[in-house]
Amino acid sequence: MNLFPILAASVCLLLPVATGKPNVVFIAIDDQNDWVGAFGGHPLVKTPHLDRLAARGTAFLNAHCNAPLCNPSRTSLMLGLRPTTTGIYGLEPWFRKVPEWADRVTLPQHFKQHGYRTLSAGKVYHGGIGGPAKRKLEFDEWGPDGGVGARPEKKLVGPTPMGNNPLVDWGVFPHRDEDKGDYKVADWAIGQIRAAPKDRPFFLAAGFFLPHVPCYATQRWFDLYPDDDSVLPRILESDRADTPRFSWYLHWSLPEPRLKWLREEKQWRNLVRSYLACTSFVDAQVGRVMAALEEAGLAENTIVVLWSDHGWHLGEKGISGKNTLWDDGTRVPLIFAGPGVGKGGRVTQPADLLDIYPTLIELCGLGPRADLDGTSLVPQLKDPAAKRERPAITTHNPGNHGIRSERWRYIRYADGSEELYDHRSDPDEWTNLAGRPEHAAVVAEHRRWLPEKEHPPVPGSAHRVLSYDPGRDEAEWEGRKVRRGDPVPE
Ligand SMILES: [Ca+2]
Ligand SMILES: [Ca+2]
Repeated sequence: MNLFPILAASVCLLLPVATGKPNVVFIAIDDQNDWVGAFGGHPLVKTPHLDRLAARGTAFLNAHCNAPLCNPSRTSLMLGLRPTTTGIYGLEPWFRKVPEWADRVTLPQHFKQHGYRTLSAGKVYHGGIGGPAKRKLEFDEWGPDGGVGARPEKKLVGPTPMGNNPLVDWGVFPHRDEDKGDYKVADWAIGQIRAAPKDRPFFLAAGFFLPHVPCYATQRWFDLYPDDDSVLPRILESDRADTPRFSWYLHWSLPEPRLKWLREEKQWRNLVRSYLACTSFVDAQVGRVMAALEEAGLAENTIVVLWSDHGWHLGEKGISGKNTLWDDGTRVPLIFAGPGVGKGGRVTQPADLLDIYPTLIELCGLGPRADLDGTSLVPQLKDPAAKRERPAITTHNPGNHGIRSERWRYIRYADGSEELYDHRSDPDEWTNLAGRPEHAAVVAEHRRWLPEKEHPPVPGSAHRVLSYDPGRDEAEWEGRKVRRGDPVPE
């Protein structure tokens, strides 16, 4: 008896042939806020390659992370589930350690199940992913880890407050672009594109580390920006006067310096310029990967999606870093390009990063999944004006949510305090309108989108985890009590 046909048939069931399907290039940029030309966040930023990608695709100008922190944001995107569903709110744990999610089919695994080769380099997930053997379960092929690459012998800015974290550093020092982690990630992605087998589609993930701190770049990238105060973002000195005290609890004590320290140490402009220089460097790496796609003749049959895991403050609202529910902390670049995507589309309807999962599987014709929290953006990829009823929803630890509609931002903190901003008249979110009677209906309209059920933090949750006890009116930040009268750490 010849078993071969039966064997062949069962192999086909396990690995359906996906001929004719588009490839996917999935590009993550770490800590990249909206300081990207096409997104209008900074008037001087130079990102010609991202702008070109946006011009040949569709840009979501009102896209937001689902958590303003690496691990919960990336977990949410890759599982297609909100942080309030996953229970992952901190930098720990890796979600595979949570029994509920140990076997959950991620976005790349879903593509693999549909016959795709899956590849990854650089920072796509947050952290070590459980070692080389387990990595193969997440992606077929693994390239370099990327990361910082060339580093100076000691920190360029000297000791920084709240623990002198070795990563909290920035500036220019002599090194080669080729020795940076992101350059190597781009190199590897380019090699994989050139060598890709023609008979099977690929899902290639490339995660760029910059402009995450340390923001090191070579002189040529600094030379793109004037060395004067014209690079600084607009700020309002009294901006925190009308934000609730609880807004400080979300970033109570962190290694990222406050604006006060940056000014006292004359480091504000240097940090801003360093961030801009790193953004332009990463833009160039994306450009190299895009050029390789075109040279290989694959651009027309490859869907490119580019995203960042959350925003980053550079002095706005008195802080640097992430972990906020304002646009500076939540707004991210999000671009789709390739087959099925409108050219030059500009979408001002709200979008969530967890919409990427259902969008990609619809674009590639893999069939819908009923167990995803996101909704497909394909209607907006065809018609940028297509309405979306649901706002973008960002959560930073249980009870703290930002609700972003096309016009408004509403925030509710765990202690019940609120903010409301009208982006039509106040794009910097300077004037908190919550509590004004004339806006009561707007607040009520946004409140109804607050997540009804919240998964408690999973066992092993750590780093940047915040809880609140309403009975005692006490918060706990990274295991330390925060009381109503405690001075805000500087
Ligand atoms: Ca990040
Ligand atoms: Ca304000």
